[in-house]
Amino acid sequence: MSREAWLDFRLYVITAQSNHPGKPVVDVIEQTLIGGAQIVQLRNKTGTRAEVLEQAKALRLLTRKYNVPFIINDYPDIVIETDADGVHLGQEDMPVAEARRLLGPDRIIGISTHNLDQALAAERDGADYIGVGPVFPTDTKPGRAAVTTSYVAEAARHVSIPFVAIGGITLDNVDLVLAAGAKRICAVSAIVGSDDPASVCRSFLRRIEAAGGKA
Ligand code: 3NM
Repeated sequence: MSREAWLDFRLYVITAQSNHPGKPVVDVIEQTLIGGAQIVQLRNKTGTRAEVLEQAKALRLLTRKYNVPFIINDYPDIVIETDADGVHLGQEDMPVAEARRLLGPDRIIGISTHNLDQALAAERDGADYIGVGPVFPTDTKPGRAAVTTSYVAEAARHVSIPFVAIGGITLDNVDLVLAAGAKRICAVSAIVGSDDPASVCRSFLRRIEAAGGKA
């Protein structure tokens, strides 16, 4: 699939082992894929490189089986080693240009942004998509102020590359995020922390579709 097709996702899922103690990441992510998740990011901020590599290999196989793109948070070297589809960077990680130099023109580079200046800089620097968040307060990324749906609305008006709203999004508040102009939604704890990730994914997709998005 082309990079443009990869970026035509509506529901983005990120791993968060601490949300499902005792359940393997690969099993939980497979449930999200059964429910229709359209892009998967491996995010492991506490494991060793070897542990991240092992998870990346397993998730690479799984995402191929479901034909969805696979992104790794940080670790461009592991992206290359496992033939992942791209990397996701934070504002404090390596610059987009350096990731591009390492990964070449065909891989996806995403970056988290927390205000419009960062979004426009990411766009200028050649990012393929941005994260817009945290929209609401969240324990999954503590210590960062919520940007509220007003940043989602600004991104919808001014950002021309794909953006995915993230942070504290649940089935209870997703309609507000969609009404603010988001077409792509990422929810982590609401999905991987639930007892039935497949069913929660289906519900998110229905809400995205109801708001006019192609799910
Ligand atoms: N990045 P949940 S918010 C990983 O704003 C991450 O850049 C964010 O998890 C950002 O859906 C976030 O559980 C956590 O709130 C998202």
